[in-house]
Amino acid sequence: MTLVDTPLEESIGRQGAPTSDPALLAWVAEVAALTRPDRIVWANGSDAEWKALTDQLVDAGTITRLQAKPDSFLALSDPIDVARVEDRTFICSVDEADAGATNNWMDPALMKQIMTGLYDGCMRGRTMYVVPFCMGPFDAPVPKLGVEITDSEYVVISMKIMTRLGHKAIELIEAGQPWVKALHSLGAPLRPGQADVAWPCNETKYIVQFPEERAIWSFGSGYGGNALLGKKCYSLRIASAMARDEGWLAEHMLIMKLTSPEQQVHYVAAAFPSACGKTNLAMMEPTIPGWKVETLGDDIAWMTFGKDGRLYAVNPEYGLFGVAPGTGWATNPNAMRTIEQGHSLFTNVALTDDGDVWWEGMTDEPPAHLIDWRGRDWTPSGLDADGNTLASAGSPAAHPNSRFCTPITQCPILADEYADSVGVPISAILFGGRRKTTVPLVTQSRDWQQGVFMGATLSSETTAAATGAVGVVRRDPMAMLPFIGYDAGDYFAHWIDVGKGADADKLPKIFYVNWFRRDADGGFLWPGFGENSRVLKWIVERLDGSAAAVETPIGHVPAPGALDVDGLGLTVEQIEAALAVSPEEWAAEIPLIEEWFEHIGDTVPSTLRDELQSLKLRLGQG
Ligand code: SAT
Ligand code: MN
Repeated sequence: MTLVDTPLEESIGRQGAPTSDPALLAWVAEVAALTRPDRIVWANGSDAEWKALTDQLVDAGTITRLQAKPDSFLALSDPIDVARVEDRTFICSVDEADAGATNNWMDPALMKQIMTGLYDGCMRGRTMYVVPFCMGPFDAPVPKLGVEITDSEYVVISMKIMTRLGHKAIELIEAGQPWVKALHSLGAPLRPGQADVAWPCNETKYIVQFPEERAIWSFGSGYGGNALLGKKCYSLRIASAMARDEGWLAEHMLIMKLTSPEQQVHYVAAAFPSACGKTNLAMMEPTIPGWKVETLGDDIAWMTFGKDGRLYAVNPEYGLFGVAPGTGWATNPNAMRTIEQGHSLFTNVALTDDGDVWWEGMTDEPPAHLIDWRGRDWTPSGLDADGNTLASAGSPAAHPNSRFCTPITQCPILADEYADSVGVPISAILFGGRRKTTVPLVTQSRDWQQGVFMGATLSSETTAAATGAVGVVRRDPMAMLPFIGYDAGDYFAHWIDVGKGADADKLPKIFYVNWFRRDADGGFLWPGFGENSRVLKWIVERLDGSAAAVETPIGHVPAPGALDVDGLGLTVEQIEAALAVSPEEWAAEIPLIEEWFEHIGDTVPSTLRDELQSLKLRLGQG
C-alpha cells in the first residue's frame, strides 16, 4: 500500500496494516494525508495493547494508576472539556429540513470545508489510531460496524471498554458488511519538541453527524459522547437515521429483566435523559420480596420486530459509562460491585490518599482529605491543616458529570441474554424525566399512540451531562433531544408508524414515570432507588391485567391501594400526592406542549396533534 510520505510509510511498514480492504485503507490514507500524524497504529483491543496504552498515559500524566483497585485508572480532564457540547453538535443532512428544529444544521459541504481546515495537520506530533469496532454482537444479522480514527489514547482505551473492539470487525468489513467512518481528533497538534499537556483538547469543538453518509466527524473534545464515537454519535444519532430507513428504533433506553416471585419474566426498556438514574434503575436491588432485577443495558437500546411480531431489544454497548456522583453502596450496590473488580477508567472524580476514587454520594461522609477533579487539595471543611481556606473550598470534589467507565460483563447481575444477538422481547417501555411538579409517579397510556404522545412531550430538568444551565425544564422527547439524527416531527411519525404496522397486543405497553416529584417543602415525594420496584410491580401487574387503575385525563394511574407500599412508611396523603393528577398543573402544562409542537413545526404528525386536542378536552379545555 502507498501512504502519503516517508515517515508515515516507514511507520506503516513497521506496524503493518492488518487488512487489505481497499476502502478502509484508502480512508486511513486520506485521513493521514490530511491530519499528518507522526505514526499510525491499528488498534486490536488486546490486553497487551491496553497495558501499553495505559502505561503510556500514566507516563504522560493523563491518567493515574489507582492503588486500591486492580488495573484501574483516574483521568482528570481540562475544565473546558467536561460534558457533551450540544451547541457544538450538528446534524449535517443534505437538506436542512431533515435536521429539523431540534438540531443544529450546516450545509454538509460547508461543514466539511470548515472542518477540513481544522483537521489540516491536526495530528502532527501524535499517533493516529485506527480503531475497528462493532456496536452490538458480532453475530447480528447485520453487524453494526465502525472504524474510529482518533489521536487520543484515552479514547482508544475507553472504546475498548465501551465497544466490541477488535480484528473481528475488520474481518466483517472485509466480508463486505457496511461500516461507519468515525473521525475524531483532539485538535491539539504538537510542534517538534513541544511538551504535551495532560488533557489535550481545543477550545473550538465540532461534533458532526452526516446522516446520509453514515459518517461522523468530531473535533476538539476528548470527553465522553463527544469523543467515544460509537456511543451517542453512532448508536443514537446515526443509528436513529438508519432505524427510520429500515423500520426499527434506536433509543436512549436501559434494558432490564424483571422476574416476579411467580417466576414470570418481563423485559422492560426505559428512557430517561442523561443523569436521571438509568444506570441505577437498570441495576436496581428490589426492596419488595421475591422480585429480581437483571441488567442488559443502561443507556442505549436498539429495538427490532422479531418473527413473532414482538419488539426485541439489544444493547449495542459493551461497557457502562455511568455518572459517578450519587452512585454508592446505598443507591447502586451493583454498580459498586462492577467497578470493584477493576479494569475501569474513571474521569473527573476525586482521588483518595490511599489511591482510590471518591465522589459525592459514594459514602455519607467524605474522606478527611482528597485530591479533587481539578487536581487540588480538598477537605470537607474547605480548610487545610493550618486553617487556611483551600482554593477548592465550596466546590464538589468530583465534577457533577464525572464518570466511571467499566466493562458491563463485570456486572454481577448481568442477564445471560445480554450476549444474544436476537435480543429480548420488550413488554413495557417507560418514559421518564426529572419533574418537581405536575407529572405523577406513574401513568399508563391508553394505547401506543397516547404512549408516543407521552414520549414526544416528555420533559425534564436539565442536568450536568451537557454543558449549560442545570435545573431548567425542557422538552426532551423520548429522552432523545440531543440524539435524534433527523427531524423530530419525522421521528415522532416513525414511532407512530412502528405501532401502526404491529399487532397491538404484541406491542410493549407504554408508561410515564417521575421519581423526582417534590412536596411543598421541596422534599422528594417518593424514595426512589430500590423502592421503584414497587412501581415496576404495578406495571407488571397491569400487563397481566391484575392491578387496578383509575382513568385520569392524562392516562391510567394506580387506583387507591393498587400500589404495593407495604412497609414503606409513607402516609396515604403522601402516596396520593405522588400519584396526583392536578388539573391546574396540567392546565399550565398545555401551553408548553403547544409551544413545543409549534417549535417542531409542520412535521408533528396529526395523530399527536389529535392526542393534544383530546387531552385538552379531557381537561375541560375546549
Ligand atoms: O457523555 S455521554 O453522552 O456519553 C453520556 C450521556 O450524557 O448520557
Ligand atoms: Mn445517556
